[in-house]
Amino acid sequence: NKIVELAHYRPTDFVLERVDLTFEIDPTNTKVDARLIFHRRDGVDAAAPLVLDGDELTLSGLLLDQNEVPASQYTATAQSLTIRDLPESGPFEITVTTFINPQANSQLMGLYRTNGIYCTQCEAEGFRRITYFPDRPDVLAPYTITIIADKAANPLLLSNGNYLGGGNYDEGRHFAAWFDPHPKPSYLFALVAGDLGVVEDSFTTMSGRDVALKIYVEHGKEPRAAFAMDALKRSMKWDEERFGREYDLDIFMVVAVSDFNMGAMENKGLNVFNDKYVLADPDTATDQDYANIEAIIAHEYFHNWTGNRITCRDWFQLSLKEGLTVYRDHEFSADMRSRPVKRIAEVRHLKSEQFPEDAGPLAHPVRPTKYREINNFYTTTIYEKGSEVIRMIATLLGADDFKKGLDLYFERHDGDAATVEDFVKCFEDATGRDLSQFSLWYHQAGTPLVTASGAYDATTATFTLSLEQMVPATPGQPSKEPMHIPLSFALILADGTVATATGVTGGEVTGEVLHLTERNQTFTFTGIASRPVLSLNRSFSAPINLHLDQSPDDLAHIARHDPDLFARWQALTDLALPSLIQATRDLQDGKTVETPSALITALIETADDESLEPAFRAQVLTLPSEADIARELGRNNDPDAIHAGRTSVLAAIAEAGVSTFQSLFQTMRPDGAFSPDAQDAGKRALRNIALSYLTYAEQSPAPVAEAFSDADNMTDLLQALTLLAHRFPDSGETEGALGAFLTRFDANPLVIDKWFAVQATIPGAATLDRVNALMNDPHFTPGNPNRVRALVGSFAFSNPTGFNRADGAGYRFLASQILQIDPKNPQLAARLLTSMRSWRSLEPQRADHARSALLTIDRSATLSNDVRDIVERMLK
Ligand code: HT7
Ligand code: ZN
Repeated sequence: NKIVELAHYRPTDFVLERVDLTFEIDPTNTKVDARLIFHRRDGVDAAAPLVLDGDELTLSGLLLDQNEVPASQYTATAQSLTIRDLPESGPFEITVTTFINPQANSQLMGLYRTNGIYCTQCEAEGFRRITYFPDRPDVLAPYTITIIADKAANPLLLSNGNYLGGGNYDEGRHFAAWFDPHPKPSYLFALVAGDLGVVEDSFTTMSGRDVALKIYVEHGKEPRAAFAMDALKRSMKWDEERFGREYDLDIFMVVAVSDFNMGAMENKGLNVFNDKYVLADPDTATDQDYANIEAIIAHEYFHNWTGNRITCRDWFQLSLKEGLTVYRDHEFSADMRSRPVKRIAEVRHLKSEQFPEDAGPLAHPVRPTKYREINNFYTTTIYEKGSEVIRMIATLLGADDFKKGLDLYFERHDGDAATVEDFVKCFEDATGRDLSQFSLWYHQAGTPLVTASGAYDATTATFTLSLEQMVPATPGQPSKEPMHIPLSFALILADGTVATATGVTGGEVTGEVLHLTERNQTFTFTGIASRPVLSLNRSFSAPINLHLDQSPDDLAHIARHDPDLFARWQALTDLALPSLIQATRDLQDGKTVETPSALITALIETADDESLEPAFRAQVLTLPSEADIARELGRNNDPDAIHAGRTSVLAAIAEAGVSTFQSLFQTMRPDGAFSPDAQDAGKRALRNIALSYLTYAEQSPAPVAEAFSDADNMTDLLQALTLLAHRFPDSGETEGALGAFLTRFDANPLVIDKWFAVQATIPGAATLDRVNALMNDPHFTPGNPNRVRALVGSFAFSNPTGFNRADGAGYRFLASQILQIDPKNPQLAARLLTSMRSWRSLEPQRADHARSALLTIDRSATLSNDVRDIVERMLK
């Protein structure tokens, strides 16, 4: 398979004017008639043929303006259809007939069948598995869709746009027709047919139009879609109020299916969702599930403007829609919940997922210039770093100018297939600011390292801040230019107030943001009456690694006084990380671990501080993860030592804070009936982290087993189950709880996924045997991506000691899974394989085992393009 390069982009030779598709639905032999009206683009050579994309297709019929095309005029392969001698000018109509087999489609791309429901997934290149087509995002057209199917089996026939009508057909069949007036690329096409229950509501837009809202789920599950519906209505309202974006069809539909490769898909007017991100009730969904549903419903809805109305010119521009839409869903969740707590969660996620990607063999720019398999570019760099880049534009320009730029983007590019350059230009044109250096964030991969040091001079009342930036080398990019890094900062005085400088030299400072633009830069602040403590990169204004040597006292000062709660959390994290690293090293050297009392005091003080919201206190008490410690160590990592070191620090905090944790566990409960709102979720989070510390202080499963029995919602139940399994894996209490959980939720696969994940993440070498045994459990259905992610994915991504067993058996297990999954679902296999992206930072023995496992995969002659691409980049 060849490499696709941005530099080779050129528009199509033929312009697509209209698409008419007719589907005759059949489980194994669905007929697709595609009537496509084209004209030759001005200036294109009259001899140029029309080349359409295909994937595993067989051509069954081809008409040109309703006449059969002679075999000499076209060439059809499984991958393409080339038609020659087409009219030089004026429109012509091509009718292509294909037959496809939805039942056999285990890749879950194109049209497939899941639990009796027919559905499509076309992004990025799935449409070409349905019919021959110019399957690229810059080919936009209005679509008319007719679906014909057996009425009893498929009472529901859905597609994009507005419903035109329907009726009965021959032999017990019926039909429905849909028209989408908004020109769209093929990746936004969707079709759903089957028998589903529905939850209905409506929304009146800001200009007074009524929109019918429908969420389709399996029969009997309708009550579990109520929260998703509520989230949808809040998203629609928020997008009008915050960004002035109104919905544009008469109907908006969401369909939940159980076999799905990712979270959800933003098809125009007909979003298709992994049912995990739709279904929720207190008995089966955790607070995290509720938050995910809210965020993903919002994300897909927001794509209607950022992705659908304005789409991408080519797949190199993927972050144009994904980064911007993540930014929008982050802002939505921040407005719905607690802004600082949301920001902490985002930064935790960014550091644990995107930073390792950017530091490893899969690193790539937010706007890449080449790819071998586009499915492998739906990465955390495209999504999360892409969102951070947009957040930086907002920080750099300020709220008003950011809004002007975004308004211009919506106005100027509505209906376009645009580029990242078009997007940035809107901010330049709206504000007059030159963003050329800033644009390096799109083009240079790697997390910049900023080294900072501050010095106070009492005699001149000045504070000097010296900064140095370095962007590490990444694959294909050995050297980098200095970036424009917006750093939010504060100088916090001894009394806790923020100093106001009388002047600044050395570079641009706008409000609370200083602009680092040189490799080395020194800012001098004058009129600072006493020694301040520097709080830098507040709110994580730039996605960088910051090295700033600060004393524990200074960090504790920020943790106590910074008005920015995020900065307080960051300071406490910076206080904790060196202790966790030291603990790892001490244990490796056979020494006993001494946890500094400054850290213990700061954490317990925060836990006790009732002026702080419970969710924030819970975040502070959640120490950096084992993966965070490994990242900070950087190389020669021994996951067992990291785990043991972290455990001893947790135990020291637990012993010192036992009374605090007991009292939080006993008193920190929401009042009244269950609510998934952020306040109540925060209380549950604080109570549950307190319970987790108690397992280190008390060393007995009994209190946790009691919490398991007492739990009246899934958050508390799952936390108790996790603590039992992870802290007391061999106890009778754990066995009893796992058994009770399975019996109670036997019929609910999404909850059984939690049961798989809890067990797959039990720390230690023994877990691999358990995972192997669970693969034979009747609840484990290997064709379902959620099941595979819950068991195999949780083990590989979230069990550092189990997966990275010193004997390499974890890697060999994963390699064998990849080789089994790949022929059926390459996208899923490739994604699982990225769990090994940091293999080079392991200690030599483990790294050798990891390399061998990767080579085993690499040696397979039949790898998909997806897995081939990942394994080769990982071994390079
Ligand atoms: N735009 C979508 C990304 C996507 C996807 C979703 C489901 C299955 C396959 C997929 N390929 C790409 C989802 C989103 O980011 O909103
Ligand atoms: Zn998206």
